[in-house]
Amino acid sequence: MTDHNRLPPGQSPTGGFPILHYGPIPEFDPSTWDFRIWGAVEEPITWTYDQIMALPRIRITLDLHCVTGWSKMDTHWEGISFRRLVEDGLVKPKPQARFVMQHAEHGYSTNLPLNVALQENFLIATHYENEVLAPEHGFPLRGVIGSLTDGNRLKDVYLWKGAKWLRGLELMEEDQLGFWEANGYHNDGDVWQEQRYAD
Ligand SMILES: Nc1nc2c(c(=O)[nH]1)N[C@H]1C(S)=C(S)[C@@H](COP(=O)(O)O)O[C@H]1N2
Ligand SMILES: [Mo]
Repeated sequence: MTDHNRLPPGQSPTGGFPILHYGPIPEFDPSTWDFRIWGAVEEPITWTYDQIMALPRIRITLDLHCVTGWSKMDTHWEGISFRRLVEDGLVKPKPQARFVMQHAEHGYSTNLPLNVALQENFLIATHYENEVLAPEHGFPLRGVIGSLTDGNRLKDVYLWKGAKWLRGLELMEEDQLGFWEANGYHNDGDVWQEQRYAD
C-alpha cells in the first residue's frame, strides 16, 4: 500500500507531534491515581499504577489522524491491549455491553462502540516511541486509536477518540456522547468517510 492510500481524505501529513487538548495538563500522583473499569462488566476493577504497569504490553504502529486535518504517520506505541484484557478474562463485559466510554482527568471523555475498542488499532498506551508518555501526550496512560500501517483497514476514527490522561473505562449498554461528541463532532468519526462534524 502506498503512503497516498494511507492518507485519509482531507488530511495532510505532519512531521512534528502537535499537542492538542482542552484544559490543563493534570498532575500525576501515584499514591492517589487509579484506573477503573466499571459499568456493564461482571466485576468492576480498580487498578493502581503499579498494577497497570505489571500488565502485559504489546507494541503497535499507527497512523494518527486529527480531525483538524493533520495526520502523523508511523507512530510507535506500547501499552495494554483492551482486546487482550477481554480475551484473557481480566475484563469481563456483560453480554449486553455495546459501548465504551473513556473517562479522563478534568472531565474529558470519548465514546466508542465496544467492537471498535476491541480492535487492534485501539491501545491503552503507556509508551510512545520507546519512552514513557510525555505529560503533554497523556502520561501516565492514554487511549490511542489510529489506522494500522499494514493496510488492514478497520474502523479507523479520528484521534480525539483516544483520551489522554485516561482514568477509566465505562462499559455501557446504550451509547452516550463524550466531550467532543456532545460539542459538535461526529459520533462515529470515521476517517475514511470524513465524518468530522455532526450535521
Ligand atoms: N484528555 C484529553 N484527551 C484528548 C484531548 C483532550 O482535549 N483531552 N484531545 C483529543 C484530540 S482532539 C487530539 S487530536 C489528541 C491529541 O493528542 P496529542 O496532543 O498527543 O497529539 O488528543 C485527544 N485526546
Ligand atoms: Mo484532534
